[in-house]
Amino acid sequence: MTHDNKTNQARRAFYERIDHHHLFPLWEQLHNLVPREPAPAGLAALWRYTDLRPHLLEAGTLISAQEAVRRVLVLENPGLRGQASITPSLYAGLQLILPGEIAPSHRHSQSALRFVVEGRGAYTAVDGERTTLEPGDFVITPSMTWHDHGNPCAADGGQPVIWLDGLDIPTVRFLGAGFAEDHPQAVQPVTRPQGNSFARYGNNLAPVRHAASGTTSPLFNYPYERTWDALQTLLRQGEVDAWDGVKLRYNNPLTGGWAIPTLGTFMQLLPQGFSGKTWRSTDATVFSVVEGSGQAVIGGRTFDYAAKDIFVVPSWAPASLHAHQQSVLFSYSDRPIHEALGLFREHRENH
Ligand code: GTQ
Repeated sequence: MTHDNKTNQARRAFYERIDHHHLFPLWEQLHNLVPREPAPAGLAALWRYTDLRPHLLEAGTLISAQEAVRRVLVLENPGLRGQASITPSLYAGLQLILPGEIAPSHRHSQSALRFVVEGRGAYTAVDGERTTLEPGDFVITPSMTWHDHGNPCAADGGQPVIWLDGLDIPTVRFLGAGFAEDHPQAVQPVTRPQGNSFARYGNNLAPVRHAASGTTSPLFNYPYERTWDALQTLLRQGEVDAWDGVKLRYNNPLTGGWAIPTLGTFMQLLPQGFSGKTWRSTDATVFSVVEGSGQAVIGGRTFDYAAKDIFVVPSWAPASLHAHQQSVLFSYSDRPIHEALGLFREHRENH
């Protein structure tokens, strides 16, 4: 037996012995544990809304929003099955509320965003204030705030309302920091009129006696109308970035920081014919197409996107965006966590 073989045999026997004590040798794993650059976690993927929608409406015939508590189909990354995750740190789901339904009030440590995909007339309530949801609105449910949703029956019968739920469920699970409770009433009492938080915080003004509090924006609806106006104006004025098109991030008007401490949220406009350069960044990102069509090239794969589709760009995957028609894309990622910890990295390639 050669010396090498003998050594290898002795090592393997050693590894087996220490395995019983729940130990393993770092030197066999070091490169995996401390990679030279992020190893792919999850896959690039796209969900066509035209495929998803019929399943969600079918769910609406099988269970009520009240019984389900949240009637949601979870978008699970094909490389992370069984983890209720679209990226290692982020959750995504499509929620349906039919006319006449309510989703009962509860609160939890997890922060949520709603991005309205389809339908009008539903509301969400956060700590006593309701906001009516319109397609393209970005709505926040801060950590530990009471929230319930409803779709009051309109005179014309109303519409199914569908929105994208983005939550930090995997992050909170990883940290072992999740708590939840149900409100004693299915529909929490309304204590403030609609528009109250927007009047207080939505106009680059804040109440003089405002007691700065919390880590989440005090605004909980960022209406699409406003966002669209800002993007259009910047497009007309020529502020088109070669990678991003016109891209804005939603911020907390009191601090200028992220709207949600764990979830970075963005809206961007790609002019018709835009062919973006390639970037990679450490934050994996979920995109929801508001309008338009084009292609996302992610890790060398090409995904055709159309309005209301959802796609995910994994951490450090090279990606670029190409708009056949003028496109508006909402997106969210865990960038605030990367930034807070000094881990955020981005590389913008020159092609
Ligand atoms: O609306 O509160 O998609 O608690 C997952 C968990 C939505 C919600 C989800 C939730 C909610």
